Parts: sequence; structure tokens; C-alpha cells
Amino acid sequence: MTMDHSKITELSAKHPKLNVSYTYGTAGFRTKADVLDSVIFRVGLLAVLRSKKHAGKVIGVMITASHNPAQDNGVKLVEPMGEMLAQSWEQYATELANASSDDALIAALQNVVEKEQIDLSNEAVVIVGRDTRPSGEALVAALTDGVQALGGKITDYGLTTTPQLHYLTRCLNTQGTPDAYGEPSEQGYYRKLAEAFKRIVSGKPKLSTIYVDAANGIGAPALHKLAKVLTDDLLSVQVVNDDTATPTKLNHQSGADFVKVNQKKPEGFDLKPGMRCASLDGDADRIVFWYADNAGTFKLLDGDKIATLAAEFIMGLVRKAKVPNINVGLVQTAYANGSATAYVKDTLKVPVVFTPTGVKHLHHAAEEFDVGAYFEANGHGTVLFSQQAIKAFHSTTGKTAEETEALEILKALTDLINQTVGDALSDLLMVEAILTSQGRSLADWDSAYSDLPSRLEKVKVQNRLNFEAIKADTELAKPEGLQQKINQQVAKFKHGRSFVRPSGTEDVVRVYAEADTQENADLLANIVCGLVYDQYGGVGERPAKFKKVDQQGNIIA
Ligand code: NG1
Ligand code: ZN
Repeated sequence: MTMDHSKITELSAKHPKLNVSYTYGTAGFRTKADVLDSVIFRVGLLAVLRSKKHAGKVIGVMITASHNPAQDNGVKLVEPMGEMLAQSWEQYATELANASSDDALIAALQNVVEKEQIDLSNEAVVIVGRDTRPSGEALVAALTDGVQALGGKITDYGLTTTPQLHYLTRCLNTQGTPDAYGEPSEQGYYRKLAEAFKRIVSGKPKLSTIYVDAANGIGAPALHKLAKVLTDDLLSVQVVNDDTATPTKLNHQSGADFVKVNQKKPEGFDLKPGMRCASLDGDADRIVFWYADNAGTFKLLDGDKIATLAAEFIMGLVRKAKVPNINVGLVQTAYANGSATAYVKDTLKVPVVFTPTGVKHLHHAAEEFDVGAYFEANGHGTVLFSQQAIKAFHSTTGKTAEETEALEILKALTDLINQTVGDALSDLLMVEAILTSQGRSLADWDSAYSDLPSRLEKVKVQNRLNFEAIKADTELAKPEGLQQKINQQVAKFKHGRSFVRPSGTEDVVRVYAEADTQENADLLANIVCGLVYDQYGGVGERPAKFKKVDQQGNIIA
């Protein structure tokens, strides 16, 4: 069987390539929505090939730009078991997106078919979901053309959170097998979470209301629906920032990224001490928690705090249930707070693995453990259970009431925690289940360790590809000399740490700094930003707060 070149050409004509160059990066393709039409069409073509490569298994496509502003959009491919696209295929995605003519496009497709030895007579099935961005619907139409150009079938699941699309993909591919993951529908997703949550919290006193900032995105309707299935006696949730009808409000002054980066509450909250709050991002795969302490100071519980809470709780259960040979590990990135890493190593005595930024790296590293908790500090993460661990939880019989209860909770957690990808709704219920079990407040959870003050900044540069990060993003190999200059500055600060890396989702380089006080963390960040901007190709208006440093490394302004 061969590809129908005339059909590809005919449909491709509806989605002309613009004079833009694209890269399938950390979060798939992500850029301004108005330059994405041809890219999404071509992703449709690639999704068909990926499905054929997997002998007709369902491939997921999620159209979202997560926490980016409303005018952006993006696309990510999902593998049959719900993981992110295999890294070896990212290059094909980039090649297809950049093919400059129909002939080049067909040649690029042919290249994939040959290199991957794809049997074109296999079936191909693709499903698609999208977040609430206004550009989403037209992009689904472009994707549909792409899928059909190669004779694939496509089902549009409409508005979904990113993790729901991952869930649906896995459910469809495992239906009727011993690995069946759940009912492949949105309601099936809510029912699975609610049922597992109930198994953990029933009989325990309910916590006070949790106020969830949904960033005016897809998480809002999803959380409303989940809350309905959960019923009020299990969890009291109040959804805030749920205006999905006004596109400009998406992620505006709200959402997990806004709260984490600015370290302040989002719009729409009259924050009082004692209130329990959380923020989702625009596609509901990130969550951070926050509250005001007795003095009214804003306090953030980020991904690091979630990971340590979960790891500690699950370790305790494994010990109580006396399940043998279960190793627990934690995966972090360079953005993890230094205090979090120290707490995990020194207090929890759990091994920590560091990977480069981007969940696909963390996910794979977490798979190496029986219980692998991975979270980016920004709130994206989950806890993975190995097949062996799940089997062990099911085959162990508790000898005491305590052992039996611990086993029941462990089993429920394997259903409650999304095994495909970080999921804000699942993580919300996981945290609430743990806190309910422990009868614990946010402040008490927070007291496990104190974050070192930190600052995350970004610098616009001529070409961020001149910056090459190494050692799990903690150092730069390029540009020449910059790393030494950063080291020289870091050495001047107590508990100082700083690193620079090119963003995979925005045209900027990110600068992170940590130090003993907030003032010092800010100062270190502004020194490093100034170094990058002044000496390594900064563009656009120079933010006044960036420091000027002379060749000897002394601050001159
Ligand atoms: P970039 O833009 O590559 O820093 C951001 C996050 C990543 C990851 C991706 C995907 C930070 C500092 N970076 O990537 O951790 O979540 O988005 O959404 O939070
Ligand atoms: Zn997201």
C-alpha cells in the first residue's frame, strides 16, 4: 500500500505553510495560534503514521497552550498508554512542520515510513481534545484534514483537560484487556476519581472548603463536573475564576503559573487566614496550593511540597501494610527548591533523581521505581506505581486492621492518581485525601520544611539556541564563559544557587536564583539577568531592575 499523494496535496493546499520555522519542544509545538494551521494539519499526518506504527492503536492529540496567554495555542501527541510522544519521533514532527513544499512534505512522510518500517495497510485511529482557547475549533478541523489525508479515523472529544485526553487514550487502548484503565469517557474519568477518593476519605472528618482558582480555563467546567460526582459530603469545592466565556481572561492574573512565578494570590480572591486555596493552569495539568498564615502572609505549597507530602504518606502506608520490596523514589528538576531536595534526602531518606526540565524526562525516571513521585516545582507531576507494586498491594493480605486499612488506601491511590501524566484534578484529590487522612491543615503540611527564597526571571535574547544547558539544566556549556561568570556571582551569596537555560515553550532564556533571603535571591537573579542581557545578546527594552556588572564581576549599577 502507498500514500495517496493527490489527496495529501489537495488537503495540504487548504493549510499552506507560512514562512515560520517550528520546533517540537518540551511541550510539543507551541506558538501564536494564527501560525499553527499548517503545523496541526501535519501533526494529523504524523499521528496517523504513529498509530499505524503501533498497529492501529489509538493516538491522542491535545490542542492546548497550557498556561500561555489566550492568543497562543499548541499541540502535543499522546502515545497509546497515555505517555508523551516518544522522543525519537519529535524530530519527525519538526521535519514535517518545516517542509517547505508539498513535495518536501511527501518526502518527509516517506522518510518516516521507511525509517520506521511502517506498514501502511494498518489502520490508524486518532482522538483529539482541546482546551477553551477560541482558536481550538479551527485547529481541530486542520487536524481532521491531516488525519483524513492519510486515511485515518478521528474522533473529536471536544473540550477536555490535557490529562483527560491522556486518560481517554489509555482507556481506549486497554479496554477489555487485563490492563483496562477505565471507562473511556469524560464521565468515566470523574467516576473513577470520585470512587477512589471515597474509598480513602469515607468515615473521616471532612476538611473545610477548598477554593480552586481555575485560571478561567478548561479546569473550571471539569472541576464543576467532578464536584457534582463527588457530592458535597466528601469534599467541599468552590471554583473561582471560572469565566471561560471571556477568552482574554484565560490565565490572566490567575492560574498556577501566575501564582508560582509571582508568589502572590490570583485575582478573584479575598484571602483570609485559614482559607484553603489552590490554582490550576489553563489545561489543568498543574496545581499549586496556597493560603495565608496567621499574619496574613501569602504562603505557597508548590510541586515540591506536593511530591514530599505524597512520598512520605505512601512510604508510611507501605511500611504499615508490610508490603515487601517496594522502593520509593522522587524525581526533581533544577527548579526544585534546595530545601525540598535536602528534606527528601536528609529527613525522608528517599533517593532523589534529577532530570532536565520537561515532564517527559521526569516521567521516565520515575518509572524506574516501584513508587516514583515526580513533580516539577511549578506543580506538574504525579506518582507512578510499577506493575509489580500494584500486584503486591493486591496480593498482600493484611494481618491486622491497621495493615488492611493501609492496603486499601494504597490500592485506592493507584486508582486515584493519574498514571499517564500530571493531572491537576487527580492531584487535587490526592492531596485532599492525604490531608483528610491525616486531619491536617495546609499550614501544618507547609511546616515540614521552609523553602529557600527564590526568584524566576526571563530574558529576551537574540537567539536562545545559543544557550546550551547541560547536567540536568544546572549548568551552561554555551555560550562560552557565561557559566564561570554565574559561578563567580553565586559564590558571593549564602545558600546561593543560580542557573540559566533556554525555555522550550517561550522565546526567552529563564534565569533561576535562590539565596538566604528574598532580597538576595532577587539580587542574584537580577545580576545574572543583567549578565545575560548585557553580554550575551539581550533584545527589547532592558528591564531597569537588571544589574550591570563590569568585567571583574563587580556590580556597577
Ligand atoms: P520551559 O518554557 O521550557 O521552561 C515550562 C516549564 C517546564 C514545563 C514546560 C511544559 C518552568 C520553569 N518551566 O517549560 O517545567 O512544565 O513549561 O509546560 O516551570
Ligand atoms: Zn499545563
